[in-house]
Amino acid sequence: MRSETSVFSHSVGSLVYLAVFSATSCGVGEAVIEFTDDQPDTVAAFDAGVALDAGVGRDASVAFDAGPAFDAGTPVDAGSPFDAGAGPERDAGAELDAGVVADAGADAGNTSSSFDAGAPDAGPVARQVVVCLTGAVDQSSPSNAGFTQLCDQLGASVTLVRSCRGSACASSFATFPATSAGATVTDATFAALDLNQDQRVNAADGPTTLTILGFSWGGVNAGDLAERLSSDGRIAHAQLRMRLVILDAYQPFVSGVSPAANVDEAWSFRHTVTPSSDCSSGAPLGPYRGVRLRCAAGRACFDHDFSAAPNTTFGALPGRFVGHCEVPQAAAPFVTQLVRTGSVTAPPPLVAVTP
Ligand SMILES: [Ca+2]
Repeated sequence: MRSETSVFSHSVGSLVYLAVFSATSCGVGEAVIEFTDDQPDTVAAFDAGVALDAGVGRDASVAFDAGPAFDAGTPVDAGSPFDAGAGPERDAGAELDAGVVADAGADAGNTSSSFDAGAPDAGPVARQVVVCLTGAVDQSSPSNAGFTQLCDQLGASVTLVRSCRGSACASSFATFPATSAGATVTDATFAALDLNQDQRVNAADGPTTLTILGFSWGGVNAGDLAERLSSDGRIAHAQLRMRLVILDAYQPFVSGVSPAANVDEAWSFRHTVTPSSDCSSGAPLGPYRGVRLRCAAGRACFDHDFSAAPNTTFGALPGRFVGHCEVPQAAAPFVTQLVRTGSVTAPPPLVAVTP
């Protein structure tokens, strides 16, 4: 029997992970956590610092060469119209009034991702608000490093809803092990939208685009946050464009994410084929692969698959090497471009979206 002391001192956060999986599969109150000598791999797998560590079982120099990946595409420039100092009154001009056209990347085999978002050609430019929901276990987990970097970068140029405890703030919210977004992130997001603090989100707050961005565990909960805001009677959705972006969204026993009724556009960037060195291969119920978007015909839903372009390089990474932990890094240029312009250029191929 492995010493409980060593297990607990080594993997407290991971034990929570195991508990929630057990609770989900067995029913709350019936979860049993037991480590024995014939389960050494299980113990190791639940140590988030091991199981989802980019440095384990892969060529870290390739997989996490984050520089080129985050330099690719169109990074948000502090001097751009998205200057962090600019409020809703800023004049972003035509750059932000781009409509929403997903540019099908010919080299990635993407042929059908254009749509008319109905964005006006004139009038005030929407304020950009972004809220990030990180994966399990929390912001300190190595597996979330790429996502944290993406949200940090976005926070330099848009209104980012931050997760704060006292004066310490993070660029993303940790919702694990809950299977819903919860009140904290919902309330913080509403507060960011309610510019004049009258407990309503409407014309008085100005046109706004909210991007709800989630990775892995947080990707599924991002869908829940969209649901909560979609049905919030205090929000006039005519003035609020809601964009849901999920990055390899995953929770056990969840087969897809269905964007709520008031989600105007939904995007997914994920992988469907597990690389041999995937960070989640040894994790419970792993390897993790992002669940699909579930959308009725006619909705603006775009489900992009890095695995479908195995030889196309995304940042520094060929599609075939994009595993669960690499999705945020590989998707970062597209997410950044999406927030900045409302469109993406040469994204990974589309997966057909069905209900
Ligand atoms: Ca208001």
